[in-house]
Amino acid sequence: MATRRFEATEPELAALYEDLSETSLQPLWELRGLLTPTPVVRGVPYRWAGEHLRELGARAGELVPVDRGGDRRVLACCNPGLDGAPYAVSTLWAAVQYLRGFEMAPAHRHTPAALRFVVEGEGVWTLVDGDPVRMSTGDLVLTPSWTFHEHHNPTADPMIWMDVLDLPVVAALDAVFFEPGPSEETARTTAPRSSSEAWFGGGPGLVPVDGPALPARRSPLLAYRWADTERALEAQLAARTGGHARIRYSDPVRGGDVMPTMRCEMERLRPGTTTAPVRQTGGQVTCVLHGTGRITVGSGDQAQVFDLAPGDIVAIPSWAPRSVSADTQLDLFTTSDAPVLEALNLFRTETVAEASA
Ligand code: 1HN
Repeated sequence: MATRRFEATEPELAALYEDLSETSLQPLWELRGLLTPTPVVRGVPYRWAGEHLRELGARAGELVPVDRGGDRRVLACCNPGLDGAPYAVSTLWAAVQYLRGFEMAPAHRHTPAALRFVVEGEGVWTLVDGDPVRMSTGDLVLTPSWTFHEHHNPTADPMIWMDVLDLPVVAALDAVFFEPGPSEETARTTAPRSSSEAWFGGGPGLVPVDGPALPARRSPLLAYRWADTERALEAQLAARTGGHARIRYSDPVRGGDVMPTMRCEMERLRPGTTTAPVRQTGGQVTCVLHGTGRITVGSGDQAQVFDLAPGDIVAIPSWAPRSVSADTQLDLFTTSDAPVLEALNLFRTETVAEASA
């Protein structure tokens, strides 16, 4: 199949270009923009307001049965710079999922890994390879690559949460596989504590000696509870100067990120605190758990300032400086593809001089 044909006035060169095109070849000397001094990023800074996500999720809940389209009632955050692709930034899917009371989203598994972050509500259980993991406000719940997962809501009340997946990375690598779960409906199991937390959530620095085999390259702990996260943030604020604490969720046994493709962090800012603008390679998605303030994404003419309120989801494209200011105390969850960039030796981060931010 012919590829793009380049023009030339000189007849022999024009003939060469025609033959190249017919042979699916392109001359590098005519190509522009392949190697740029800094990343050319199509995704733009963007914020989806929590208020809208809640309202539109509830309307979808009224109108659309959960079994339509992939067995999940999900609204995907589509970055306006990405030509309609359902991605928040070029490397991360972010969405809200809405499950009505007594509903069930059946089991399936796929190679893209997912995480759930709960901004409000409780009562839904996610079964990860059959292990029942309760989801409550402020919790981070993992459904790693190729684990079966299903959600069920035994309560009368709807629940909404944020899903982030590494789908764009897995799709770019042509490595997407999907499989529905067993067709017979599994028991809607609940338990006060998941087996993963019983084994690996024992407490600071306490890991089992002869526990279950560790899964390869991802955390064996599937839920990180808000009470533990908040305790760690408060302890850090008490130990350090300034009003900004930041923690990273990690594999409790081997250290390192919770999954090979996504880094997860939580930060707390005291009222009146502003963070220095920092940029990094790769995309980030920030979700507001508590509080109000502002986030500045980008620099110079392209800087965007968004007000922040609970439930907001913000896209931070690669290399865009990110700075946050807290009006009230502000708790922000952030996930990124940093482990991918680190594994490939492509991760860069720097604090940007305030003047140029
Ligand atoms: C998925 O499996 C879930 O299991 C949510 O809750 C969102 C978006 C794309 C592909 C798979 C879920 C998803 C998804």
